[in-house]
Amino acid sequence: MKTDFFSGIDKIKYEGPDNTNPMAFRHYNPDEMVMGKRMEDHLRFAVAYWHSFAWEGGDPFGGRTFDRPWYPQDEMGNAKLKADVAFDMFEILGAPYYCFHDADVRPEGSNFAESKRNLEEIVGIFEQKQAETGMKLLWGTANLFSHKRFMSGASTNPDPDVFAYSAATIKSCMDATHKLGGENYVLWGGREGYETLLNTDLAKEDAQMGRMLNMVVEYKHQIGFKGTILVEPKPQEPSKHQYDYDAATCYGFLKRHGLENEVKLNLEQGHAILAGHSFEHEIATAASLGMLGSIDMNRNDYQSGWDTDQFPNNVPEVALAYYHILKDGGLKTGGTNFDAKIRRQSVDAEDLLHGHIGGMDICARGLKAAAAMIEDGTLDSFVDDRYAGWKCDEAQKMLNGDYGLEEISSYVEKADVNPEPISGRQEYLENVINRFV
Ligand code: XLS
Ligand code: NI
Ligand code: NI
Repeated sequence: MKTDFFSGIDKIKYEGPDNTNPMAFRHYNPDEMVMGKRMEDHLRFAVAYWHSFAWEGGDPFGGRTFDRPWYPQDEMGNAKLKADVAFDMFEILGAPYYCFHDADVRPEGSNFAESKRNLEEIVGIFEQKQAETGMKLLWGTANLFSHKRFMSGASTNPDPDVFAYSAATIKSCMDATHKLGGENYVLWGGREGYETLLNTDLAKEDAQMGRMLNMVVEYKHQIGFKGTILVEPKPQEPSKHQYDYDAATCYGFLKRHGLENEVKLNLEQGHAILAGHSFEHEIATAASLGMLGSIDMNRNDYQSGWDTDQFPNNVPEVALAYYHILKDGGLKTGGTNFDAKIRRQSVDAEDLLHGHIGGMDICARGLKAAAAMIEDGTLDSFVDDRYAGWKCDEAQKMLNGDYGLEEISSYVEKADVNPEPISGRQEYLENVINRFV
């Protein structure tokens, strides 16, 4: 431990489900085997630098509520102190990953070159800290949304200078991620969207965004970055209409620009809710398209209509998310990033730990429940049986092109096809789920 920010708090340990120690795990037991793999290797937890260390507790009605020794965040000395505290927390939690934007970790310079130098200096420090602690980088990303230069978009900006500035910023963040051995690189389309069509050319903006992502993929291969490029869907906020609306929309965009084999998706619980979906819908959609990359774990308020980024606290929801992840073969280069922040009234250092400890425990419970659902097999075999009719000869001919509408029509008449409704058994299946959560 290098700072006294979390003074008196040791590394969080697993103490079993019956313990009442708030600074211990009750379910997250890194070495426990789940479906033949260590729990830590399934979940691949990451701490999000921005929410825990860069966000100051403000909301649209009031400024910062937190007092942290690394404020103000506009100078290098404080950025280094912030890094010390961040790595202290990663170690206390046994993370084992973290994620960051450039703007979370370094002060903004007076121009691009100075911002880049600041980032490079911090990356050097991160490199050393990773070697000392064994912590790893799940992904890096560029903040192309906070500064006012990005107010009308980054790659989708009507001003080519902003496109250029964004490209240069992405390059610096990809370099940083590569240097730190990051396992993925994320692009969330912060302000890639629009407020009003009165000032917006949709076709131009789509072409610009496609070009940027193609350059990212080209550069990845140029520098030999082995990680996965991930796009993160979100339907609205900050702009009214975000182009990367949801998993299906992103897939259409990637196909249109020839990128569907180069890029995967980073799916976030709160963004799924904002899009009017469930988290498992987004995960299952991505998995069915071969696009599942990584997850941003949090929970969204179901009434608010904006992105509340709370820590997860609902085992059945999390269990269904991991159920679809496990069925897809688990997280590969991806992980479970807590894109979650404590509430602005939670002003103490220990609140940061309560948020993460609880989130890690909820995910562990969800993972175990999901594994039990798979091992039990009831759900899987129900779905298999439900589609079993497709195995027959006539059904296969309809699918593989042997039959067109004409052949099908005469088959229906000849065989007097007359389907009767078959129960979907939803209530029964929900009862099955409740055996595990
Ligand atoms: C914002 C996004 C952001 C990305 C990284 O809503 O979730 O935090 O994960 O830029
Ligand atoms: Ni988000
Ligand atoms: Ni996110």
